[in-house]
Amino acid sequence: MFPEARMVPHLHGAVTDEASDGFPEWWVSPDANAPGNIFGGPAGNSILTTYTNNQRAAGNWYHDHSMGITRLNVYAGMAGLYNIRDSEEAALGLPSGDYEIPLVLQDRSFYENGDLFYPRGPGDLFDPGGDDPLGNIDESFPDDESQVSRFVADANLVNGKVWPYLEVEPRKYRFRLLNGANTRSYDLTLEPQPGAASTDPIPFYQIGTDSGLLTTTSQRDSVAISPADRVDTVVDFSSFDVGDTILLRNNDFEATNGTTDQVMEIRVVESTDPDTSSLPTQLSTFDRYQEQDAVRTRTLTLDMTIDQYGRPELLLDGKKWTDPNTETVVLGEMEIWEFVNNTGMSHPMHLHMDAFQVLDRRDRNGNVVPLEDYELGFEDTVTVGGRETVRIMVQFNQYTGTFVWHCHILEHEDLEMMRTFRIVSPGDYDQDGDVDTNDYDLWKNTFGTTGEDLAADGNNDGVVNLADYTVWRDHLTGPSGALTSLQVPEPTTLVPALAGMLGAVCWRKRA
Ligand SMILES: [Cu+2]
Repeated sequence: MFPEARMVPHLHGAVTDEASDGFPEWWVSPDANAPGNIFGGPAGNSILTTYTNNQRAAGNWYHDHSMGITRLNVYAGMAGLYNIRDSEEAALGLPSGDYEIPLVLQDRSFYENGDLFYPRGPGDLFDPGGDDPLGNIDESFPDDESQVSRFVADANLVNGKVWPYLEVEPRKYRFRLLNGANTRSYDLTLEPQPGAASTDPIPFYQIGTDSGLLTTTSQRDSVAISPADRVDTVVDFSSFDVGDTILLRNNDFEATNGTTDQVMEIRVVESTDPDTSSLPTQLSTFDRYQEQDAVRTRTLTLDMTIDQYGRPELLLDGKKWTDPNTETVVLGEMEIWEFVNNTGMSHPMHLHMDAFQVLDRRDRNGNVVPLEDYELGFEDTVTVGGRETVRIMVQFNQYTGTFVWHCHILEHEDLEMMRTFRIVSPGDYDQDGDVDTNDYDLWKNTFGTTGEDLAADGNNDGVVNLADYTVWRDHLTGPSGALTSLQVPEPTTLVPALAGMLGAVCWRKRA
């Protein structure tokens, strides 16, 4: 069905055209005789993608997204950073250059010879490298590699190095944190070690989220970060002396004392230059989305069941990847997506394309959990805690096509916790991906033709003709005019079909 070796790049956080977004079945393979991908391959061994960077400055990242083996390809190293910058960020005078440091957190396990260890099956979770990787599952299970539903490894890596140290000068730094781990979450603190000039925990000043700057800086004593989350921070080491050490510690409940509770050691060294950087309180300006602006709410459940071999199976809205698409969104319309977590574990839910805002969060008893200041920015991934319900608001503004939403625990994503969604043009009345005469016919039949001569006169010149169609078409193609599949009807079929701008406005508001 799929070639054994396959990959497709996804730029996480980017707003791209459909062909550049890393759709999981749009793989490429080094095998020239590999079976074709869903777009009519074989695709050969290369793919060309385009990133316009027409979006807010943010710390995005790229990683493999191929069907069924994302967890293996990312674990093997297919992930990297992709920062977008803009003048708003530059004007803030934040620590930069040598003083802006990305910290990519991942966990890995190793064999004694240094090879990466990844569980061959559930038995490997209890007896790593043992004789029975398929232990604990039904005997009827096919005798090949079996997927685990989660995996936390036994060593921490920062930027690809195991338990590294970082030398800092006694001044401000910008630490751009990314959780690039498969399953593991981190809950980070900065703890001065014995003998340091200050013994108080060091605060993180959070300035940004997944999708760019916050409006105001938020001081935090600890930073919890789920898979795929980014937390943009400034940390001030100016009260420390040369020779002091500080531990970046992981306090998450899955951290193991003496190993994975340690992330990185920070060593204070001599200054080279005076610190002229700033840590402003006011950062960015944007409006919070308003609930009343949403045209619909999609209630989507996060579910766990047991498959035929007795293994956990994660589902979205009770459906599998291969079930038909059920989420079709109209370009430019504001929606609420309500994630209802029916499982006892957290799931970092990720939507491709435009960033969203978190609207609210309710605990397992339905009580509102107030949002913290640092949750009021733009995100592309939101952690939905066990039994929680989280509502987000999203508006897709640039491209039409088929994209994906999924849990970003990579073992869950590969185990059915991924679904498609489609973005269609407001002019695509039958939602088949094209704006064509079928849409005009449906539209005409819906809104009727009475009085159409006046209503269809889009440019108000007293005559209904092709110029009116152009006005109408441009009105429907979205803010960026990104609709690529528009088929211009012949004028002879066009004019009878026109029902005018008034109808177009009604059309856009359909439920
Ligand atoms: Cu999950």
